[in-house]
Amino acid sequence: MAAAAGAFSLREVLSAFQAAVTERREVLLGPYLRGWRGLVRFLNSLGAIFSFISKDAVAKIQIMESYCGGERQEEYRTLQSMVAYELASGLVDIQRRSEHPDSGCRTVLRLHRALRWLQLFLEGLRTAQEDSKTSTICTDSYNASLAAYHPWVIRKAATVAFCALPSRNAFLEIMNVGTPEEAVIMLGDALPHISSVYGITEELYAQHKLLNLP
Ligand code: 1PZ
Repeated sequence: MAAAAGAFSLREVLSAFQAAVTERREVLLGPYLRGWRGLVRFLNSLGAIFSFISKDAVAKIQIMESYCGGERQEEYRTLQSMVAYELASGLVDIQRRSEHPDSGCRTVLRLHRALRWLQLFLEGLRTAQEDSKTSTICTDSYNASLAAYHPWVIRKAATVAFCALPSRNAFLEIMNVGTPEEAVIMLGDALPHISSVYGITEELYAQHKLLNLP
């Protein structure tokens, strides 16, 4: 079990986000959700203290997977087709959650905001001094992104959990990419793809005024 958990590398997980962007700058939901599944697996390997975070992420991934495997799956091939379909069919609650509390649009928005945290966190990890604390990098990234959308209790619980993160070098090693130096190089290669997914999504959501969906 431990060997199986250790066998996967964050390199493959992050490359799913590369595979998610098409030549026409569409975001494919299949690879996008595969990337998220991998991130959750990695998060779970960090310990039970993070399970309240991974549970919420899994619930959201599952909602999206059921759309992607459901009756209207062709509408959920890309983020662009999903937004067009849900908006045209009146499937998105704009003011408050009521008729359609779990629209694809609002669910992806939560993952999208978390992707901003991931981008900041990995960039912080990549560029930090060797002796930096992962918990500090994580807290700073969180405060600069996701925290704005979370109530006090969640911010508190998250900040407490971050203290359980291992040192920067140990963290780079459990990513299973090789030495910390190799992990830093991999992050430099992978981050532009995450930024690209983030940027395309942000633009799409801004265009359709979806950035504040309840
Ligand atoms: C390596 C350390 C991991 C730190 C992860 C940083 C993110 C902390 C997020 C804590 C939130 C957990 C509880 C759930 C909150 C939900 O209320 C919100 C809003 O959803 P709604 O209530 O509107 O349905 N959910 C989110 O903001 C999505 C959070 C997903 C976090 C995924 C983290 C993936 C980590 C990968 C690690 C490499």
